[in-house]
Amino acid sequence: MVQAEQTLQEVLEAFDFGAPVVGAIRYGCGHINDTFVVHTQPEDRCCRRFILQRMSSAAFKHPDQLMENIIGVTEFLGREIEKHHGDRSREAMEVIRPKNGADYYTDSQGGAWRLYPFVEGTVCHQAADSPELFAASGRAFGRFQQLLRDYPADTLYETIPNFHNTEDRLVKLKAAVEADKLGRVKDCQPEIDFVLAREADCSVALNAQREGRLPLRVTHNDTKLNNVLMDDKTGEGMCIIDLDTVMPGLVLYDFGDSIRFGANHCAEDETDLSKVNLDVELFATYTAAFLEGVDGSLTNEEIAYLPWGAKLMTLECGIRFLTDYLVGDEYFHIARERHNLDRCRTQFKLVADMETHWSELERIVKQYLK
Ligand code: ADP
Ligand code: GN1
Ligand code: MG
Repeated sequence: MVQAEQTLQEVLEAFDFGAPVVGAIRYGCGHINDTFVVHTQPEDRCCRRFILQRMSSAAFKHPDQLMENIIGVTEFLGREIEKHHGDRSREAMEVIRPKNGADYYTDSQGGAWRLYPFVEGTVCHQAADSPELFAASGRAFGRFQQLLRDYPADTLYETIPNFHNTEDRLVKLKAAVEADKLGRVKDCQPEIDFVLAREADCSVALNAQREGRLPLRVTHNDTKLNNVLMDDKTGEGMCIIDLDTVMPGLVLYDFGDSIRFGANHCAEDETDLSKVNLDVELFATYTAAFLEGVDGSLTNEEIAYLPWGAKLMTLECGIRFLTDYLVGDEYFHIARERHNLDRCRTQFKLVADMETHWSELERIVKQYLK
């Protein structure tokens, strides 16, 4: 795939921004899509901004289905937010179609691009700098889940098949180890052994789902702290973004992925592993806030499995980073050599820490059983 910048001008001309475009630059810290902020200058008011994204072709094979999902979900959320007397333009994303009226624009190189208004007056955080911030994100992701409870799940395409199928992620890792196409296995035998020692864990949530103990819901599936925009005045969660993976899933995926990313005091790619530790207090804070957001809708089984959500999402993400390192960094954007291996190591350090604190995590969630 060519650099997104190569077709940027063509893409800017494909959309009607309502005013002259004065600049478009790369934006944000996402690992998947190519994101740009576009500045326009209307005559009668200050600069208006937009988010322009080229969807990752490595991650998303069917941009048409992906955009159908996103348009369906954003419109549904907008209506729900209006019903609750919220401000739809700030609390829900909105897709702006290209001039040709399609759901997205396909450039001359085959790249698929979409446009959103920039949600102003918000901040996107890369780390949970305070418990209040982390709690606000938990309430927002819980509420998101709650707002989508009546969404017709059978109309959603599976944008990435087996996205949180940890068993399948393990199969893919084993295949990458077997192929060892870049000779990188020698760099990461301890990490491979770490996963193999936890092979049975990969089936825990899936078994509970297969046995009918955990229900499928419409979930976000990528609940990192930087996928919620926070109101810059109140500090509350304002708008959930990055809706690429909204699909039927288990609630513990949404809970767990937030814990994986936010219940610690390090970056996902920290290389000093002594700094990488689970903060049990933050786990407790997020649990309370997320359960407040979902507003009593979880079953006791779902609540009891929340620690497994945290452990599995972290183990699975580490498996994904490790697999991507072994196959040559095809999926996650990297900024340095061994970046995906560094990311994998932080995840496994967190998994080990969760195991150490397991009984505390179970005690925390047990308080909420009905
Ligand atoms: P990725 O899938 O690559 O993570 P995201 O959709 O999360 O892409 O976008 C990347 C970043 O762009 C976000 O973390 C956020 O900082 C910013 N962003 C995305 N959409 C908006 C928006 N509508 N308004 C303001 N900022 C946004
Ligand atoms: C990706 O898109 P982004 O950067 O918010 C990835 C998540 C991973 C995360 C790890 C579609 O999230 O699944 O957990 O990186 N998203 C996709 O940081 O694969
Ligand atoms: Mg993102």
